[in-house]
Order: sequence, then structure tokens, then C-alpha cells
Amino acid sequence: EASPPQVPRVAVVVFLLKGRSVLLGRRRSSVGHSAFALPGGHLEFGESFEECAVREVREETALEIGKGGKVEFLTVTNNVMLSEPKKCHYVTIFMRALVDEGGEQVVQNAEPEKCDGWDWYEWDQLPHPLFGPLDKMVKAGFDPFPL
Ligand code: 8DG
Ligand code: MG
Ligand code: MG
Repeated sequence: EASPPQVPRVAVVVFLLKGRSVLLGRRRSSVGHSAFALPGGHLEFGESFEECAVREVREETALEIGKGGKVEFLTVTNNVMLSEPKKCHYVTIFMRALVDEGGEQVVQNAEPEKCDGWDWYEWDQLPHPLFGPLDKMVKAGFDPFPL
């Protein structure tokens, strides 16, 4: 059986920020299994980064972003993951959306086969292990919060 072609793929992931905390979920997927990661997924044909961010967040958490506030581009990183069970390479687009602190939006674990559940974590008390691409940024001192 022929193996699938190895190509870099584009991922869009979202820092959902509420006060000084960020939404993370423990992954069940083979890539980054049991590590804490942001909601996000693959950029689909024809999508803008913002559209992809809104869609993935809705599909995975049932939160609606982009209605009240803006969904902003933060940065992009190159993630070559050759030690994963399935070798992969992602160009990862990091977006940000601010969630109302007193808002009544409830986070749901809408894809329980892909994630153990979502929770808010204080930025200075992040859980471990963080998924590689996110861990790399945190260790480099990246700060996703607005000034
Ligand atoms: P989809 O079918 O919904 O498009 O994909 P998914 O099942 O939601 O894909 P995913 O694994 O959640 O995200 C796609 C890739 O994005 C993932 O395999 C690696 C890359 N990625 C990072 N950092 C992060 C992150 O913090 N969270 C998520 N979810 N993916 C990330 O490089
Ligand atoms: Mg997804
Ligand atoms: Mg995902």
C-alpha cells in the first residue's frame, strides 16, 4: 500500500483569552496525544485564517467567536514533528479571540473523540505537558495577551 505523500500542511489555532487565562484541552489525537493544546485544525480550501478560526472553535468548543469581538492574527510558526507516531509538518497560524469575562457562553467538548475536555488555565500556571508547537512558544516568552 502506498504511503500518503509527505507535505507540509497549514493549521489555524486560536488563543481564546478570558482575563489572564487561556482555553486548553488535552488531545486524544495521535499527534500530540495527551498534551494540552489550543482549539484549531486544518485550513480548508478557500478559507481565510479568520474563517477557519471561527469554524474550528465552533466545531470543537461550541463557542461563537468573531460576532462581538475580533479574531486577530498573532504569529506563525514552522513545526516539523518527525518524532510523532505519524510524522507531520505544520505551518501553524496562531490567532487570538477575546472572550467576555462575565459572558454566559458555555464551553462544550463538542468532539470528545479528539479532546478530553476544555478548561481555562491561568497563563502563569499552564498545565503540562503542553503540545510541542505551543510549548516552544511559551518557552520563547511569547505573550498572546493584548497590551
Ligand atoms: P480538522 O479535521 O478539524 O481540520 O482537524 P483537527 O482534528 O481539528 O486537527 P488538529 O490536530 O486539532 O489540528 C491540526 C494540526 O494543527 C495538529 O495536528 C498540529 C497543528 N497544531 C499546532 N499547534 C496546535 C495547537 O495548539 N492545537 C491544535 N489543535 N493543533 C495544533 O501546531
Ligand atoms: Mg477540528
Ligand atoms: Mg482540532
